[in-house]
Amino acid sequence: MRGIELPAVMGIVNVTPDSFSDGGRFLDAGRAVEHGLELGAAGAAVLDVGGESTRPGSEPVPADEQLRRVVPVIRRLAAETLERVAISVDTSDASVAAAALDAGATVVNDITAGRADPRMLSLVAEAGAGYVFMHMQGTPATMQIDPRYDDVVAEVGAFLAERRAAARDAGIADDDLMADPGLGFGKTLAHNLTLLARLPDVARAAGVPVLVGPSRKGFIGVAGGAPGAPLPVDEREDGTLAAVVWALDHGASMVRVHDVAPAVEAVRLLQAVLAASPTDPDPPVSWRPHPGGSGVSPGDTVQAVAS
Ligand code: PMM
Repeated sequence: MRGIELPAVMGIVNVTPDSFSDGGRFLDAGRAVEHGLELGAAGAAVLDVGGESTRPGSEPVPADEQLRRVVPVIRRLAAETLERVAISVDTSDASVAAAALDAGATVVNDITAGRADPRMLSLVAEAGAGYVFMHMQGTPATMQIDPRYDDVVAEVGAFLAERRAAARDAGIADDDLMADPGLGFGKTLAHNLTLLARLPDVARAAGVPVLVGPSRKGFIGVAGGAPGAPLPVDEREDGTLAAVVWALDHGASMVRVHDVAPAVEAVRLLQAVLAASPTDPDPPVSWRPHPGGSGVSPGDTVQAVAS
């Protein structure tokens, strides 16, 4: 995404009374700005400001209420962080996106990938803004009732490729695009884990850099907890970090998180490891092809690591 060095961390600033993990905490504009500035200081490259909860079962928030929540926060964050941090607006409504861009946002994060509002893609194109487009099966109100796929990787990949083409047709440059498989949006535990496991395939199909948002989501609590005892939302930070590291190592270019500092540390560590590996005279067997060495294909991973 133009002007943002990848890999990068997007910090979440929810200005909502009811988001699943931090709802109500930052509804007051002053506190939301303060929180955003803290995330910026912790190393977030992007601050994602949203005025509509999209947790499972939630109903849409009218545009005027979203505007009332996000515009003052974006205006102040844009003024106080200057060029150092990009501001994105988490909305599917083009009128909210337009006001946010006027107030200083430079990226639109649209969980409907332009399907909810037919004006969205052309608005983003005309503004020359960045655009994150996400996969979701159903709507937040219904998405977790009975999500089904024949092949979740192929279907999510094909959807992202189709929406990338629609964005391109509307005049948005590839350099301004980022695709998101939409963890937790119309997906079972198995669907979320499969998408993470095969993230390189999703990224290949999407054809543009990929953003992943595992932060504190239900599947983190289920996968990380004991059988039948999912971790509550305030105990999902370690699992979130594990998912962040996995995603960054498997093709994600940006991660969207509540707790920015550990994710920034993970980005730095992975970059340091990557910078060290080309000089390793005897690299370990890995699924990742080494320059000049013989890589193994993803299907070989278990056998290769075990041997
Ligand atoms: N998740 C949430 C909201 N917006 N946007 C993108 N691009 N990707 C996500 O995974 C995503 C999102 C829900 O989480 P929150 O209520 O904690 O913000």
